[in-house]
Amino acid sequence: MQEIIEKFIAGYVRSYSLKKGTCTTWLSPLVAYADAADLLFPKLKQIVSPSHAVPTDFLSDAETVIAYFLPFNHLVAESNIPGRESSRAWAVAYVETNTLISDLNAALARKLERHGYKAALIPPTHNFDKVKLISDWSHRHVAYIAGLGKFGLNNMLITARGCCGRVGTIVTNVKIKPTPRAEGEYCLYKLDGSCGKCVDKCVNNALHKKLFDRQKCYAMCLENASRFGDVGLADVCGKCLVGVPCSFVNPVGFSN
Ligand code: B12
Ligand code: SF4
Ligand code: SF4
Repeated sequence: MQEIIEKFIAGYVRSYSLKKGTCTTWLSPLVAYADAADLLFPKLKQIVSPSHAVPTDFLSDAETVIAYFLPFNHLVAESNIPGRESSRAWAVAYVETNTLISDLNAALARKLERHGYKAALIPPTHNFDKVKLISDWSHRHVAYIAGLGKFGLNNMLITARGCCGRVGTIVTNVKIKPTPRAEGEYCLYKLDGSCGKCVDKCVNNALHKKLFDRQKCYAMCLENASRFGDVGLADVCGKCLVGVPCSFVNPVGFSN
């Protein structure tokens, strides 16, 4: 089933832009798998929040969590480098990729059902507590468990294709061999203190080396949302992801 799933995700993402007439295009996705019984899942109740879900909350016979990363076309990220405000292309990519994740998960669930399996759908974002700004299902923590990447100082999941893209997850009862988690860090600051460019890039004094003020960050995202109301709910910023060493690659240079 692993090969069927990977071919399906790659093909879906490749044809999506043309089929739906999106402005955004995506590079080939990365896919990884976590064992639903991985002991890190219950630990997320301590790391993220006491109400964080585990895979069996979505599917009682869950075996695997499929995590994928959809990297933006580099032009989308580069358009967001200048200025304090987000670029329109970045805002559009956010909205279009959220829709892509919902569509892809629904299509993948149908595909799995045709093979006699089940899958539970989870929305790409906006599934978070608007006061605490914490989700009950953190896609990037789940993707971390699946070996898709490691956390950067900018809080992002840095994958083998960098961090400029979005993460999706889906829970299923297909049993697939888990992807091994690589050793070491993917962030240059975490590796040896030699970076910190994301902190310099922050446009609302939210990101620091020892502190992240999620309320200041959200305020900036809402400022952009009010400018881009015509494209949908685009509470975006992303200045700390673009024009930095981890935008498109794992800058430490190894990955599984
Ligand atoms: C709430 C939320 C926000 C809030 C709060 C941000 C935050 N950092 O939590 C606000 C609105 C401010 C926000 C802003 C942004 N967000 Co947001 N957001 C979410 C959401 C819905 C939940 C995140 C959450 O629950 N965090 C929980 C808290 C506790 O996690 P945390 O503080 O980040 O946890 C840290 C520690 O646990 C730590 N950690 C450090 N070392 C280790 C080691 C181990 C072993 C572990 C397990 C953890 C760990 O890692 C984390 C990061 O530092 C997710 C979607 C989802 N459901 O997952 C998207 C999501 C995280 N956002 C995303 C993005 C891209 C953004 C923005 C760039 C906006 C944009 N699109 O332009 C900014 C970036 C802000 C930043 N630098 O962090 C992407 C990230 C993609 C990626 N490559 O990782 C996500 C995953 C959406 C998606 N489907 O792709 N976001
Ligand atoms: S910009 Fe540098 S310090 Fe920030 S997350 Fe990327 S590699 Fe780490
Ligand atoms: S998304 Fe914007 S406001 Fe939030 S930490 Fe990054 S640069 Fe700062």
